[in-house]
Amino acid sequence: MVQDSKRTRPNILVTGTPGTGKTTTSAALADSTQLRHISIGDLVREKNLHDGWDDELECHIINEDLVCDELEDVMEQGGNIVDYHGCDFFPERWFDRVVVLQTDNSVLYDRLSKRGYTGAKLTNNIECEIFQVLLEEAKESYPENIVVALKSNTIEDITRNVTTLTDWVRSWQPTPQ
Ligand code: DAT
Repeated sequence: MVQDSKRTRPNILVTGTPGTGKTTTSAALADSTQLRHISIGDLVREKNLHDGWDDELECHIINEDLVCDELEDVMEQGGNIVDYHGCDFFPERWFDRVVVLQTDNSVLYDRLSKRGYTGAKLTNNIECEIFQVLLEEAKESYPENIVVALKSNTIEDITRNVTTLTDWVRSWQPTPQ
């Protein structure tokens, strides 16, 4: 068991390809559970936890060590929802639940196009979803029994996912030492 004994509230990682609804789901879940929503993308921008800008992918080159150092104390306390389109560089012991959001390709294509994604950025992300890259990464990085894949095609999916996860948070108990 890799759970940290000091936590009185769980830590949840919400991951998935960009556009699958991580931000929307995490914000709604934070609202209903009073857990703290930490968007890694926002954190990286606000605190400059990056090594510059990737021109081809049009995003910051995240400095994973700086991000982990920045979050260590808050993760140790527990009660966090971390939202990021990657999951293999966080310490395994941080999370009690790893949620992988999944969206059908045609739906995701429309969402990302609407967001202004084109060219390599658009096709890379669609391929990422087709090949279930984040689900594989999550399964390789965390115990299989804490990883859940949830569909995120519609608003109803979001509502159902938030309800399911809220129930899980309410019934979560720290492992007795
Ligand atoms: P992410 O944080 O994974 O990049 P987001 O929460 O910013 O995704 O959502 C991207 C856009 O798609 C945003 O306009 C909200 C919409 N969206 C996300 N999930 C959805 C869902 N399950 N049903 C309908 N719209 C959704």
